[in-house]
Amino acid sequence: MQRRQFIQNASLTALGITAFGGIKAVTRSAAAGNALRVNGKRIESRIFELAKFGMDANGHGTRVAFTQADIEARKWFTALMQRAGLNPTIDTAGNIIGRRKGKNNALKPIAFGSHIDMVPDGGNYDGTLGSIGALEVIEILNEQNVITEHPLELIIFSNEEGGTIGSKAMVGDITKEGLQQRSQSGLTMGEGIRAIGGNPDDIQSCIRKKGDIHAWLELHIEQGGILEKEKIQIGVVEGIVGIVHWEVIVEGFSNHAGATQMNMRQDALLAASKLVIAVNEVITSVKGTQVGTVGKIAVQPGAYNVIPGKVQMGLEIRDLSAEKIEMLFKEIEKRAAMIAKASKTNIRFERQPNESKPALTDKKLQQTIQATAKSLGFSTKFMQSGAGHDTQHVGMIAPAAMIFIPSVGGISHSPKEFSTAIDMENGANVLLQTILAIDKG
Ligand code: HGY
Ligand code: MN
Ligand code: MN
Repeated sequence: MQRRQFIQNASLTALGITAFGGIKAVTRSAAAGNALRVNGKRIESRIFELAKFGMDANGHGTRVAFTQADIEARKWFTALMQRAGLNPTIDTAGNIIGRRKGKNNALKPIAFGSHIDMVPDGGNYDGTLGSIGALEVIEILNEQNVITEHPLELIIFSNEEGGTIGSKAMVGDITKEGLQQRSQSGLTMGEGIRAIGGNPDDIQSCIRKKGDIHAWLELHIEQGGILEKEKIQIGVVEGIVGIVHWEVIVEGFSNHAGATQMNMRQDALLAASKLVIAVNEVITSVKGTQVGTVGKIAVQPGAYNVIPGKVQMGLEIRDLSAEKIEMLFKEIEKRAAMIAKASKTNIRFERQPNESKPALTDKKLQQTIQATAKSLGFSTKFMQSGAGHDTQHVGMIAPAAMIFIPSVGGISHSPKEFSTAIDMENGANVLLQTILAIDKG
């Protein structure tokens, strides 16, 4: 059956099969808007198209923010936005912004979108689902000649994976020091922003104030395994964790690995290894859903026959409570002091500028998402996000909320990241219908 015919038949009920064999019941209501549905095939094919940018020969994605692959992917996406009539522009933080007029352009815009940059060796759905899903909403409104009351904005935030830089800048949270921080691409944040068409010297002019956006929505994969395990189709995000990063520098003394007795050593890697274990012990020593990770490590000089003199590691702590993050970090500092003393090394922590505060999402929007998902026949669950998102910054200036779909196997930030076409379609339909509900609200 032609999709267009499928959409126009207002009383049709269609059954599809979701990721875990659940039934996707889609009942049409009379009002034209409520009958609108996204084109799942177009979403899926665009996800695969976007995945090609930065894909290496072994199928590993390297579309890290500010790299050539990111620049090319942004060009591709911007062209699609242009074709959809959004007249995309790039703000001084490098965010891509498309606008669609409403019936009443005195109203503030309903904004939605996500990011298209990825972590090194990441997956194809994190950020891209929310970006392509947002574009799909515009495509359907265009195809069905629906004009919303509010103007609409599609926003693709820059460098989400390197510290939600674009959304932080939009709410005035990027400092000069933050622009100097080195990004995963090797460029500083400021250099990277310039490389993608922004202007770090004028970063202030991208700032939006409270009230500039009527509501913000982000569709995203869960990146965990709860929805799949509990066979739930749509997650309604209640809160997003805060994230703090530290560079940890462990200094010992390089020396001959053969001629230096074991009790004469100041082995930086041995001390660092004990600290990694201590981090895990501290984080797991208190009840709750906090997480702590040492995700990167560099050893100097790095030779079989030299006792490591210096180690640099990356420490990350996340939790819904900023106070808890501080408490856990203090405990880790105490353990580090004991390890340094015992190993005759020196351990210091350098807190990184681009941290994210924890954020609760807007209660009314949560209810609208849940009601919309239920009206589409989907099961729902209120939950927190262990991943950070642009939404937690936009939420400082506007009512903001997130829609989750299941991640197969709960895997993310990995080439094994996967969400099914039907779950992506379900999520995009909830995004579409929630936007229409907010617009009427
Ligand atoms: O790291 C995160 O939580 C997010 O995927 N940027
Ligand atoms: Mn993301
Ligand atoms: Mn991510």
